[in-house]
Amino acid sequence: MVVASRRRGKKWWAAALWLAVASVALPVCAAPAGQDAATVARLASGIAWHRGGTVLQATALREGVVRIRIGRDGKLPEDASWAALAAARAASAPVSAVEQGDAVGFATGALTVTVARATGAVSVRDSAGHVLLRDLGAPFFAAPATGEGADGAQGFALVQAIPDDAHYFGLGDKFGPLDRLGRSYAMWNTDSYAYREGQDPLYKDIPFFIGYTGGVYWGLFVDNTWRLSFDFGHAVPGQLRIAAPGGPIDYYVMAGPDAKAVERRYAWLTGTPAMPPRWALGFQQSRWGYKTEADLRGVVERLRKERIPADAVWMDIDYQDHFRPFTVDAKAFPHFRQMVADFAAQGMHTVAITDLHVADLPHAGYAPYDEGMAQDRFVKQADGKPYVAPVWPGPTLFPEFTQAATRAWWGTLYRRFALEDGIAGFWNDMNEPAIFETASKTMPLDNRHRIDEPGFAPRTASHGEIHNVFGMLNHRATYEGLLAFKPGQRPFVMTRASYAGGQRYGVTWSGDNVSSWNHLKLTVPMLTSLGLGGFTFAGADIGGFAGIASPELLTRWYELAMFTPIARSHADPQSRPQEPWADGPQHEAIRRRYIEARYRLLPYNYALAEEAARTGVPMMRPLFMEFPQARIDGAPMDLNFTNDSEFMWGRALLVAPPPAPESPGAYQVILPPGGWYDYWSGRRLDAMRSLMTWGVGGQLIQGRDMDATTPHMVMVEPKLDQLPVYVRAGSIIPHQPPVQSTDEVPGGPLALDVYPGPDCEGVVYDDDGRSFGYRQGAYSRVALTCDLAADGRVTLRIGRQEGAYRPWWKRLRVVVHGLGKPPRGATLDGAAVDRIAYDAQAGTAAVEVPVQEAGGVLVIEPEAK
Ligand code: MIG
Repeated sequence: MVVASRRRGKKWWAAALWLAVASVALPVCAAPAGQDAATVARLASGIAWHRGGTVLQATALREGVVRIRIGRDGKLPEDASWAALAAARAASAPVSAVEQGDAVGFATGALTVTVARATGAVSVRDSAGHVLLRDLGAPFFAAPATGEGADGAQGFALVQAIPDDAHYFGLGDKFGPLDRLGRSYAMWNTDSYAYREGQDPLYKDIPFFIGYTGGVYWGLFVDNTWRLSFDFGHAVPGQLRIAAPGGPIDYYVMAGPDAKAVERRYAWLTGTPAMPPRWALGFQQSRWGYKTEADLRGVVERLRKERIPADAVWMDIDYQDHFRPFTVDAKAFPHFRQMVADFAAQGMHTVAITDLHVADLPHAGYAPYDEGMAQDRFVKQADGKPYVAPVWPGPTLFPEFTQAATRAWWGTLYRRFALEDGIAGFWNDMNEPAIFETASKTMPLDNRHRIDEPGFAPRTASHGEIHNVFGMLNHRATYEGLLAFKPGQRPFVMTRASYAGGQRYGVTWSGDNVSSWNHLKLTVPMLTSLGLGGFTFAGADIGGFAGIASPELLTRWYELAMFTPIARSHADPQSRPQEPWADGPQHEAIRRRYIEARYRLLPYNYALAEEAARTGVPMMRPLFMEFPQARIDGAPMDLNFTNDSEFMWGRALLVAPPPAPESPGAYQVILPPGGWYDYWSGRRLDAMRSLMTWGVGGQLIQGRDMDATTPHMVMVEPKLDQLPVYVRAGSIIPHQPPVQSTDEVPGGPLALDVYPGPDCEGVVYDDDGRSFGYRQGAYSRVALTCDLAADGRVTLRIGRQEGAYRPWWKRLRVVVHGLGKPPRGATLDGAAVDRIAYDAQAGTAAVEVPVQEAGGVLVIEPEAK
């Protein structure tokens, strides 16, 4: 350690090396600094503990969220954050004092925090007594680093106990199984072209996970932007180690008891995801390599001609003049503005890439450079000179996004594109930041950032501290800039790099994935993990970015992607074409069918998006989020090879892609308790066809019937054109008639598909799809419930419309599933409804009724006995 620091003359590196050593031989019972007696003081909503130079403060922000900060030299870390909202950090909740032998602490209604008097070791329990977090010793501090760029950085490690039954989920874009137990991860935003399973770190730093123990879920968010690491019992079984080479010890524990409650609390703390415009839920076509206006016009023309519903086309770096952000290659795109307008007239939104690196181009009339230099907007090296490094345009400079004023300036660069050219959305790529021709792939860690930000003390900070928030601040600058131009409109901005809280500024995607079966399979845990970390509005490049997708791979990818939040086809220039029509009419027909299915589901999907933006509960959910009690032993359902590719698309739909997608073989779909319908046929699954159920400890028991309390399995062997999707019994799903874009007003009624079962519910939500008017009441929400009586009578209750928005539909087509016989009749608010269409094959009865503002009660009467 000392040797390394002398040789490099930079203790910063020493801290990193120390960390590597510490992770092997960390003394678990390291004594806190100093030998003085510990003192404890009670605060209005928590306690303060100190001993020697070490100070610890634990406070309740609200009943289910506590914050713990630990500092050295008698000082708590600065109360500032890029992620945790100021209002949340300023909140406080009433607590009651707790004394427990050698420990002292406090309790809220949901959490009890205690601190060991002697060591400062923290424990957190829930109200039922489950130990969620338990330090195995005091925090372990490294010696302060000195030298250039070190900023006095001091590393630390926290070591906590892993309960025997624990599992961990989250951390954002980690590429492997959903469960993090037994693995270790680094948090360091990294350009990761063609990454592989297990490769780590990738593009984003979301230091938040959901833990499971004893039948409950809880959350831990460590708000530290440095190169943090999480080791979930990999180095030492039974020990969860959280370490960083610098920065604050500042973390938040969130209560459950279920994962949705944890998500809501995390969203309260770090913000809900930005509500995207509705068109973002449409199908989007992109490719690196649409080189000319003719290429792009050809794509749009073909989408419309082939009647493939689509909402957006994307322009990658090819549209720019010499890859210079905020320029257009006028030779390749001679009628740029007209092209964008022509697309818009067809309901096609144009999204343009605008990378953060500004070409180092003096005396050329290049405004981003000229203004940026004149206003001193660029990141500097340790020696004070502007930092210049090669990326797409050649030598480039990097805006100092850590300054509010520089972010505001960056926003103004969008004026022409956003206001004059009518570009609907933007893409912030390369913002890890990625640097070419550099082994580290990024800036030197001793680059000097100049923090000048409300809520922060102005100071300089090393790139080692700022690296992981740089991309998020680029995203934020773009989002807020667009908002300043059009305050009433929801911006659409997609970023590659981000940090916790970045969900407030728009969408993301999983970067440069690969055209392989393994990537297709792991898209599910990748996107569900991003969703757990707040980034529910995420997608993976359909077909894979790098490499050549076979027609079969591409078709299966289209199928799955239609049940993910952002469905964008994208590929690199070496790839085969990956547009839906690329492999002839048979493949195209399948792909079109799935894209159409997504558009039919738009009312359901849009309600999910709105729920996510309002509450933080993601659109794509692990099974444990909907069915926390599904297994007899209470453990999460999503742990086994057989079912870790399954997921819930909202509350109602279970999507079960092949666990080994390359194999044409049969596999078992594990269905949580409660009854299911096949989404495609609409038929109720035959209870007796359930083959097995899970017993205690996850073992399989042969021959049990499908019932309401145990999970069950169905064997499937989906052909190329089949993706198994199931509807949870007890769901009401809205569907709309076919359209070619989300801007098109559908013709005909809104369908309400009713799948009777336990706790039957659904919701219909609508608003104008683009403004923030919904925040002032310009929305329409109708709650739906249904029940199935013992005699077979089905009652659908349609609630009174909430909100002042008038949706497009005037009539409802109610389709009740699971009816073995034709019904005798139907009534709406007691009056007979004529014309019931019964479909014996599908087992459905359909009636059409007018929309009534006050709602109504629709009853489908069973056949008389
Ligand atoms: O160095 O803009 O992940 O989606 O097509 C590659 C070109 C830069 C990386 C992105 C990818 C995009 C590509 N970009």
